[in-house]
Amino acid sequence: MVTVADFTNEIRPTWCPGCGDYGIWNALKRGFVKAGLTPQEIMMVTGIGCGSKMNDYMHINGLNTLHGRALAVATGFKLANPAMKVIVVHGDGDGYGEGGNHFLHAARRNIGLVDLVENNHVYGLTKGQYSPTSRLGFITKTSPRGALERPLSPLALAISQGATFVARGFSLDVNGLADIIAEAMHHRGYALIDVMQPCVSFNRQMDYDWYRERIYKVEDEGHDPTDREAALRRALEFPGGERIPTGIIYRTEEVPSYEEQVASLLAGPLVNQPLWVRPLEEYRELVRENV
Ligand SMILES: Cc1ncc(C[n+]2csc(CCOP(=O)(O)OP(=O)(O)O)c2C)c(N)n1
Ligand code: SF4
Repeated sequence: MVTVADFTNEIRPTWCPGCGDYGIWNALKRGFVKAGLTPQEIMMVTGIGCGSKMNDYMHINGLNTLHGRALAVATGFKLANPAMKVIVVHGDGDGYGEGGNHFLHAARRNIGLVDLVENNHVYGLTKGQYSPTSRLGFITKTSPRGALERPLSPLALAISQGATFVARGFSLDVNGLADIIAEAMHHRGYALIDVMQPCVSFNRQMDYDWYRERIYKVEDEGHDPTDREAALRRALEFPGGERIPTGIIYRTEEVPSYEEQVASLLAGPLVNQPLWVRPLEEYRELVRENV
């Protein structure tokens, strides 16, 4: 039987003491165990940032990519081998800022991967610049008079673009987050998990107490995650309002994933298919047709 120990390696994280990434680290391991998956069945793709170091600290297949490009690389992995469970783990800067375009297209494409965003509402690794999810008026070294842009709304954006699994977790609620991860790992298509993650060094306004006062679970209020309009209303509660909904906000298994529809994958993962090289004469014919 797989246990948390199977996902544990000897490398100790370099995160600041108290960083919310520790809770996410534990939730990921527990979530994989709950999902009944082995390290060999999972590919963890990360970007660049504090939270993107996640795959270094776990016994798992992993690749650290470029800032903002984790989803693009993960899409390639999924298409090469749809039999693998692919999860992207990265910060809000990586996922919603530099990688914002990939986010929209992964959602509407319904590519079968989990997109876990450690949303600390700041650029942590580069020492505290405001990010796309920072609150209006957030004072940083790059916004000494306060951020002037309204924060991006990741859950509402994902739902509006056709995402089929949209959830939010809290790094302190390790078991709740692990449950969401376990469900997402078996979802058919794209699954966004936006995680409220305190950055104790560069976003002290949004500390643990700040989150505790605002966070609630949608399941405690009878929310129906299959109701897209109700989901959109919950999604729009934060940012904007003072209540932060967590749990599975929207989900449908009715939409086929991208990889289920790709003709060349119908015979199974490319990695299992025999290598086939087009005969030279067919190429010559193509060239003749086009000159
Ligand atoms: C293309 C590119 N732009 C900028 C950087 C510099 N950079 C590295 S990490 C980072 C921000 C990371 O913030 P986030 O993704 O929110 O993750 P966190 O560190 O907060 O976990 C930036 C801007 C980079 N490495 N590559
Ligand atoms: S800077 Fe913030 S996000 Fe980065 S390790 Fe420290 S507390 Fe965590």
